Amino acid sequence: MAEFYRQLLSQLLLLVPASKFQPPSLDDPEPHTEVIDVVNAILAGNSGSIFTDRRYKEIFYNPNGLRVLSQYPNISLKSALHGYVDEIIKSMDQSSSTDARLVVQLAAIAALQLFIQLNFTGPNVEFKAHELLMPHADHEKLHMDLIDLLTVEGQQAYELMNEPLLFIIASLMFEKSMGVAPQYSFIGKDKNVELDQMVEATRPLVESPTIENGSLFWWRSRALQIHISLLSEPPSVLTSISALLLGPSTAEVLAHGNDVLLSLVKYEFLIETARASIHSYTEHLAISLLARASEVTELQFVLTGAKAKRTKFQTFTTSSLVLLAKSKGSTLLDEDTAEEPAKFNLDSDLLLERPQYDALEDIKEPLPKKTKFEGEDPNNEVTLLPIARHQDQIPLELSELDPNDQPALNDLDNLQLLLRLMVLRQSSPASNSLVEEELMAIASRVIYQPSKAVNWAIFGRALWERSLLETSKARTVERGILQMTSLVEEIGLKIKTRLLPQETDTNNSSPAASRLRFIHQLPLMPQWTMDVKLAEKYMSLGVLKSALEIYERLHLECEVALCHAAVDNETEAENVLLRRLEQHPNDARATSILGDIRQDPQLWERAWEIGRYPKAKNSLSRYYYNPPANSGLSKDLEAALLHMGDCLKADPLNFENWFFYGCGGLETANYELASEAFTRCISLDDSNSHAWSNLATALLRLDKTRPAFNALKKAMVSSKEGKRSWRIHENFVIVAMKLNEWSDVLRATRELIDMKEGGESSIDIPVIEKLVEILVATDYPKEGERLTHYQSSCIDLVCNMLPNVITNSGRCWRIVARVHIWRKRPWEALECYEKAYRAVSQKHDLSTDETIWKEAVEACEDLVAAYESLGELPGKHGADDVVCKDWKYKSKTTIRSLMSKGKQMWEDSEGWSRLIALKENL
Ligand SMILES: *[C@@H]1O[C@H](CO)[C@@H](O)[C@H](O)[C@H]1NC(C)=O
Ligand SMILES: *[C@@H]1O[C@H](CO)[C@@H](O)[C@H](O)[C@H]1NC(C)=O
Ligand SMILES: *[C@@H]1O[C@H](CO)[C@@H](O)[C@H](O)[C@H]1NC(C)=O
Ligand SMILES: *[C@@H]1O[C@H](CO)[C@@H](O)[C@H](O)[C@H]1NC(C)=O
Ligand SMILES: CC(=O)N[C@H]1CO[C@H](CO)[C@@H](O)[C@@H]1O
Repeated sequence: MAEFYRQLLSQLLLLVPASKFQPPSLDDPEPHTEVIDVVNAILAGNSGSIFTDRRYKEIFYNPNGLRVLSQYPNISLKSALHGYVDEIIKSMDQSSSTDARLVVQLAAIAALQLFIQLNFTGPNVEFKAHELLMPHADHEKLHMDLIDLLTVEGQQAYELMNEPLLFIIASLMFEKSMGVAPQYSFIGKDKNVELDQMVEATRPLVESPTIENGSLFWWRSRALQIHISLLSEPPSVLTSISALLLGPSTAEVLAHGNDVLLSLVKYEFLIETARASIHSYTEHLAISLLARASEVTELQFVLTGAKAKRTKFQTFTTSSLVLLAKSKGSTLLDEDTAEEPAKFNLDSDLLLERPQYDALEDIKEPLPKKTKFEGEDPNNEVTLLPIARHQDQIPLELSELDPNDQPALNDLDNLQLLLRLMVLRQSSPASNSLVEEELMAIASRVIYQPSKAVNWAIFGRALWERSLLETSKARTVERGILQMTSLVEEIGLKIKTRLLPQETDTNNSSPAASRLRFIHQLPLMPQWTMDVKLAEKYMSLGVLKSALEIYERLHLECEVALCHAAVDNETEAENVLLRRLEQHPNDARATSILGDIRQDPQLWERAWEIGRYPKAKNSLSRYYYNPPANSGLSKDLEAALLHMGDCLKADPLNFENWFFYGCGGLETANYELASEAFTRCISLDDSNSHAWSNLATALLRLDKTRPAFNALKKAMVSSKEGKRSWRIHENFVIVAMKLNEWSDVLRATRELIDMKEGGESSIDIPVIEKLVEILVATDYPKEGERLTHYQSSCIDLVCNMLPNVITNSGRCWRIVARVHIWRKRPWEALECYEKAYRAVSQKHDLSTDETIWKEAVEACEDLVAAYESLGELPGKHGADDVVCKDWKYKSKTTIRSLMSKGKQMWEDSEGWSRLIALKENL
């Protein structure tokens, strides 16, 4: 039985093409035809049929349920809908069928998929849920009340969406099927229930799921991702609960066993969690998930350089980048009869110009590197985009590909490349032309494939990404905008087909099915957000009018106001917001934005009061941290921290705010708070070296030296090439010395010298003396033995690196000499003493500054002592050779020359008599 459910529900989760669906068989007197039929209908893209098919009447048309619904508007819409779904579940629980609970889940999935089709993917179908379920309600009021029920954290959902009723019913069915108590519902969410409470209430429900529950949690997490995309800013509470639902134990219970389905389910789990982190702007967390995903499908890919003509008409070539990629093979999810992307008119010069690659070549420019380190080992890098700088670094199988005719990739791999593109874009500085070239190379790889092949939605998204990139280049900006506009139309509206099909043809894949296939893995973009993107693009190009037109058409008043504010027309921005608030007095986001424009704390307080809108608290915090001059207030750190604390409680997935909070902690000497804040930063992005280094500062103040040391280590590893901070290195050296971690001291000291490239000031002599002390306390290896790592690295530091930096420090040269003696190379040691002496004796102010004169005398004494003790030792050439045969003569000339230099000034000094004594002793 369990196996039956696992196979059935896995295939549904994967949304396998209907033609490849294999209804699991089961020796059971009960035929289970009902559930198999629903699954079939969903897979075929006919989710709507379950509203019209008589057999499902008892679900949606449950008489008791409809009776509750019909009491609206006498009772609130929230209680009407909760009551309706309660009735459905109650009657299914009374049913004799073992599948009754599962049928509710499937009905919810169908409603969700239909909602997505009607707002995200198309094709559009004629469907009016309210006419079926609430025929007597006033449609317009109902719609606005439905939209209100979707408010989370003070943010109203997009007003003009289609059929919110479908989404709400699906969500309630998911919630109630898993036993979520009404006060923890996201439908009409109680603003006073905090994120922590939501998490605590959900945690026990998701422990050790069964197969059916696993599927339920997974689908509910998908619904929450959809909910996020209906709001302007991703609320942490939705993200957190979604992550809890789609945790490893959920995936495990379904990916248990050993077959094709298993690895696909595992793959989708990784990809979907990666997508969730893109949605919540914690994309750094996606990097290692994507790395694991490419292991599952064994996708091979590498970015390399190529000479290319931009179009087939261009006569010269330029250096560009190309992504070579190869799939292991096709998967169950690829289909033979996919909707042809040819509908996009590939030959159109407007949409596509295809680069022609002449030959691969090495990459000359330095590419920004986006890397994450796994665990302690800095060599174990996970890159988002492996790069072959030189052609001999290209893996063999990929080097055999023809860049102009690369093989088709399977859709899971296409999908993964797109996600990598999005993570890369989201985590890179905006408008960096090198990053954009990388992104273009990825998008092109997905777009240019042997005809057909690519799934409609994936292909459309790749085109979309490509046109976004084009708009950021002056040469192609106009074309990019045209492309975006035509894609908005193409993807959204063009293919208006038939009414709701009445009959389920399960064998032929419908366009709806193939468009929906990867909707839960691709970052979600409801129809209207494409328009929003276009509007943002217009704004960034300074085309205010076009941007305003779009936002006004979409009824996005907050965005309209922000546009006006962006061009300093604050009066108009205020007017727009005031009009909005007249109609929607409880719109917390609008209230808060008005507060931002007026810099008015009362408005922010109100936005928090009415909707717990976290950004209002953020604004308050920053206001008190740095009050405007005309407010008459002075900086109030305590208030700033208090407000930020509230903000973070509601919205804990925000790196910048934790960072701000942590800095406030350091500033107020609240090191516990600071260390917690920076720890949170690191859990969101462990590649940020400032966060690591600040964490270390806080930990040091708390006397947690060892953890501070580890944090500094991370700070060093994660600081970007070319932007490494010597301050972090210096702190690291100090802490490492405290802990007697001499290998680390050694390593960091070497890096410091490398980094500063600058003279003796970069050398901390006592540190090096200590390192050398440790070195010479070890035994120099005997014949046939090897140097330890510490020994060879320290020798390299002192004998090779140091002499390049030292110019005139006698003390340094004596350190070098010491190492040479330990290495049994007295001849080199002697050279060092000579250099040390020369360094001092040639100083200009020898004849004017007595301390220099003294130093010179000391150096001379050292040198003479060295001649004496080293001169007779066996020399470098062996046999009878000695280090310095005429050491006595050299000693005398050295003393004599110094005396002649000092004669005029220092004949009465103490140093002079020391030189005399030295000479006589010889
Ligand atoms: C709503 O309440 C009014 C007055 O209490 C009543 O006349 C009406 O029938 C009720 N409507 C519904 C749909 O229950
Ligand atoms: C999980 O499923 C079992 C039966 O399959 C059910 O008894 C249990 O209540 C479910 N748990 C949750 C949290 O839904
Ligand atoms: C679907 O295909 C199966 C086998 O390939 C066939 O038996 C069935 O009749 C087909 N159904 C329809 C509705 O075409
Ligand atoms: C602000 O915008 C309004 C409406 O678009 C316009 O009439 C007005 O001239 C603008 N004011 C300024 C200062 O640009
Ligand atoms: C109001 C709105 O934006 N509706 C769109 C929802 O998504 C579908 C599918 O893309 C479009 O056809 C609708 O126009």
